[in-house]
Amino acid sequence: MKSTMSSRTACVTVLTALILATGLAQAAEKKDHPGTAEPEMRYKGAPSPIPPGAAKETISPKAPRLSKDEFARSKQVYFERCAGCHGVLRKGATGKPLTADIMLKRGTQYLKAFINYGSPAGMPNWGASGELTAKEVDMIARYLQHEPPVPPEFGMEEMKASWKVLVPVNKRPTKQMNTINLDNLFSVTLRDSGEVALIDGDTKKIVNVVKTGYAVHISRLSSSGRYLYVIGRDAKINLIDLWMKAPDNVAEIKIGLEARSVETSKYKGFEDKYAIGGAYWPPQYVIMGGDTLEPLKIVSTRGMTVDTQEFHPEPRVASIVASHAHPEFVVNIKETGKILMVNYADIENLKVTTIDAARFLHDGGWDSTKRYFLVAANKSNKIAVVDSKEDKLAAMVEVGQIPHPGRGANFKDPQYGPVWATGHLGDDTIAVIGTDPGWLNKKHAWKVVRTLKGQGGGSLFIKTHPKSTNLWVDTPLNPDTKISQSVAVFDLKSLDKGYDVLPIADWAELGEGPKRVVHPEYSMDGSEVWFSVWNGKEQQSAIVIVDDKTRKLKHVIKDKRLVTPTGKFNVYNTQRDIY
Ligand code: DHE
Repeated sequence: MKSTMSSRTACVTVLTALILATGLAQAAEKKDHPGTAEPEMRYKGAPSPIPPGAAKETISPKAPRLSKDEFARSKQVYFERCAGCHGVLRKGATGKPLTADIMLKRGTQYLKAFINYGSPAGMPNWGASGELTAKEVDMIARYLQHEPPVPPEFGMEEMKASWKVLVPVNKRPTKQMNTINLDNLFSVTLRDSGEVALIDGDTKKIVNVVKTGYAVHISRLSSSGRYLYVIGRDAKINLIDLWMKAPDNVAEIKIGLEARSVETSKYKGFEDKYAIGGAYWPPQYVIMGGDTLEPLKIVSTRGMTVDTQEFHPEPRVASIVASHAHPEFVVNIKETGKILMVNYADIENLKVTTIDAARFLHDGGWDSTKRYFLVAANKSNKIAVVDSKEDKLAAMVEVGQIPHPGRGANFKDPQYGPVWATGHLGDDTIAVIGTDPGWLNKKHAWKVVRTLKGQGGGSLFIKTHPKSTNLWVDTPLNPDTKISQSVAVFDLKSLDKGYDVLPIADWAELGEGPKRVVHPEYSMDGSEVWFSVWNGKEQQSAIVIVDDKTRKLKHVIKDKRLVTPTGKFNVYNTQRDIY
């Protein structure tokens, strides 16, 4: 975000006294995003897909006047710019609570200064940066003093109304009807076109582009590898049958108004039986039929936070994985900081074991044995380790600033035995954590055994493969384009030697655009690693494929249908949790 000096100068005289009086002088001196590193701001910047019109206006008599139009416009600005950090209900998430009682006490002048200049604790300077006009700042300052408009609930009736079985189970193929090597198929998120591209990993050809939800987020595979589940930010789940001649949608459903996670049952005897979706709004998870997406059980996640034990009305569902030790889903709840072990053996009498972890649980992955799940409590700068066999917290590990592992990377450290690694959004380190509590490596288990230095902050994903000796670390949200457009690669046999840098975006030869290099993903046999070169919506993007052994460019996939590719999910590796 650019700084507009004219608006800053115009406001300065009036506001200086106010800023001093309210203790915000420090904020006024700061640059564009006081207290929040740019990578973090970029990451949280995506607008909430909740239609502002769906949330009813709630004019509070004590709050300053706001016209109907201003209310509607403020709602939109809030959902687009603020809800990601402060929550839809303004109860506070990674940003501070902005409830009407607190806002009324602050008053319009204070809030205007705050919105204009930001705060050292992380609030951006929306006014001074020119992102919001002076009129908008004034409007939002008044809006925040009214009760927050509440978006509607989304229960069984709404889900059933949105649910479509496009091809009934008995009309689907009984065997694979195409000649694709499905094990090496990649499902590629086309973020801004609301689609996934299915790419044949052997031929590098696009097999089909399938319509999915808005700003589609992740893909996951059923236990058998036949079904692909895709979730959009608008909470739409698409079920794609990979056995069809041209793999395509066979069912779809909406599980709420906003969501990020989907997973399927993988325990012996329950393969392909259930799917689960986790929603941001309403805060709930839903268990569905695995081959139809029929909604079967909806469970709210509203409840008490793990630390202060206060009620939180909007605890969003972050990552979900299927346990291999029990018929359970591991469901990570962001704002309450609790990990739910949801046993699906008898969904009429659902048993849920609640494990206390830490706030702002986000993404994570299994250790190499698939007994321990390691999940980032990102704003707590911790990794929580769950023992899925005992249904207990095994450890909380302090790491760097805002860990963001994706699913993380498992490998054998020459000195410390089996380890799992995560990069960070907020600093340039890579934390390597011992994962073997057995007698041989016990003293290293659940400790940071090494801290590697990478290219910089703004890292989102880290990856290796059991057959590889490379560790790849992306940095797509680093403000320096040299860093965001390249990738660091470490040699697992000599980690102390530092890293090499590969100029992935240059290899794509795309011309103009942000060209962020994001999300390394291995081919089935671990011989290739695929990177997305994520460009602007109107610009050309690409997938760059690197030979893992030689670290040389192997292939570039360019196609006008590849609009804003981000996550890529190889069928074989995703199905078996290999990373
Ligand atoms: Fe993601 C995983 C939430 C922004 C690409 N992202 C996840 C998961 C969650 C999540 C909860 C874990 C799912 C699971 O494992 O079940 N992501 C969020 C957000 O709330 C956030 C911060 C803001 C938003 O508006 O959505 C966000 N994510 C992004 C992006 O901007 C990324 C980089 C590009 C994009 O496609 O939108 C992005 N997120 C991804 C990817 C994964 C992911 C590729 C899966 C990684 C994997 O290897 O499993």
